[in-house]
Amino acid sequence: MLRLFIVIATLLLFGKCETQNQTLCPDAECADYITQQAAQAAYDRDKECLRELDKDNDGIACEHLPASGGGTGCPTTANCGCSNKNQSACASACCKWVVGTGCRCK
Ligand SMILES: [Ca+2]
Repeated sequence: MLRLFIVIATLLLFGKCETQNQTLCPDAECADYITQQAAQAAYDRDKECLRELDKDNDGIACEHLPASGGGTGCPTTANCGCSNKNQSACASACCKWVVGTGCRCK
């Protein structure tokens, strides 16, 4: 009888933990945020739960979202996220191809 109680208690305990983990990690995606900064702030608070906001794992959440305060919406990294892109990949709202230099911020 004691064994049965232990088995049931263990199942209830693990079942409860699983439910709590699902509750603690919200199902968030970039579309849930208006600006890159809002997404970044949320991501910085809980990178483990919100890893969906940084699919390329560069530490910048939702690069494509606009910046707050009427900014360009481009990543705030040194080269606007344009580094190491070839000419065809460079054409975007944030980057421009400069002959002899490569992909740079607009
Ligand atoms: Ca990223």
